[in-house]
Amino acid sequence: MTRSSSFRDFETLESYITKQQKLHVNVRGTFSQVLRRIGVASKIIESKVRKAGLVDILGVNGSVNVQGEHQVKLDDMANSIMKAAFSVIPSIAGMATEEEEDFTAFDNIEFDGSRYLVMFDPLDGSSNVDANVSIGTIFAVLKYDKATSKSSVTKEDFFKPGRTLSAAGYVIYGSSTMFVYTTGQGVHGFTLDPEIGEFVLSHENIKIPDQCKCFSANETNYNKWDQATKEFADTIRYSDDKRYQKASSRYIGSLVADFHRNLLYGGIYMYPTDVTTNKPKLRLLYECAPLAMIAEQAGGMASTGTQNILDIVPNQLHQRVPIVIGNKKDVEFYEELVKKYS
Ligand code: P6P
Repeated sequence: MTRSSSFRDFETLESYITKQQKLHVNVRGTFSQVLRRIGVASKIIESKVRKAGLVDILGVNGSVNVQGEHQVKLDDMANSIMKAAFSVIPSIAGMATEEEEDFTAFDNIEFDGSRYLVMFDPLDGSSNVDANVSIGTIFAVLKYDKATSKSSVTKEDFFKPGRTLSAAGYVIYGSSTMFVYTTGQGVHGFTLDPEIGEFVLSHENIKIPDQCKCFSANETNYNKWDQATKEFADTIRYSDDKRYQKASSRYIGSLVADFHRNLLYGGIYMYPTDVTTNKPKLRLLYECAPLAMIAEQAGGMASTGTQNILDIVPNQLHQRVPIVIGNKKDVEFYEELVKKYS
């Protein structure tokens, strides 16, 4: 009996995760369970984001997160939702979030299956939420290989390079809500159908188009960039190189939204180091590394200029790194410029 086309059209995140799980022998679904929990948490966050303008959860709640940034109430709520989603499944050994200084360990849980660490930015770009700009959740899933489930999680267990991640993804709360993830088998996008409350497969096997259509950077920082970065930006913006003739500046100050658009259209997002303070801005564990895995799986690349983001071995939970991410050809061009000036 063949399934009706409508049935086939409803390939949901749930069924897709299950199908992908079947591609691996001897798996017991603990990893799939982690992805499902992220899917559930993102639907709850989505429901709060959609109502943000109505239920007075906008505006700063006064507290400040570890980044020294005012925590918007929605940030706080999204963080609690993500933590609650993970705290109920034994396959999660620990988690680290942008919103908290230290990690959380779920120790002494009897569990003989595979266990994982989750790192996430619960609501990136939330400073835009009052203006109804698209924002997003970013997550990374790392296998926790401690010999026994009784071992206690240490900070060092999180310090693994992005290339070892089991999964990475983001949820973008925009004109529609999309869940985009990879487990190393390509990048797949699911759009939330509010009528059925399910993420439905809408973008299977996303590949970044080989064209630098968008240039995303906070160009008011131009004088704080080094020579290589200035030449990179000037080439994209002003050169008559045919590759950049159709490039347009597109920057809305929300990493997930800028990255997602560039993933679908082709382009470069960059947040280089401020040479006046020698400080990069974006965080490695739960922003740059997961998006770098997505970019690479989609045929793109992410670099600091001297090192592929996925090869960096973290040494702090909230470590910040410079990043240029998007089309491989353009990221490699940037790396050549960095070499030229080093
Ligand atoms: P700036 C948001 O705070 C964020 O982390 C990213 O989402 C965004 O791309 C960047 O910072 C914006 O930073 O300095 O341009 O406002």
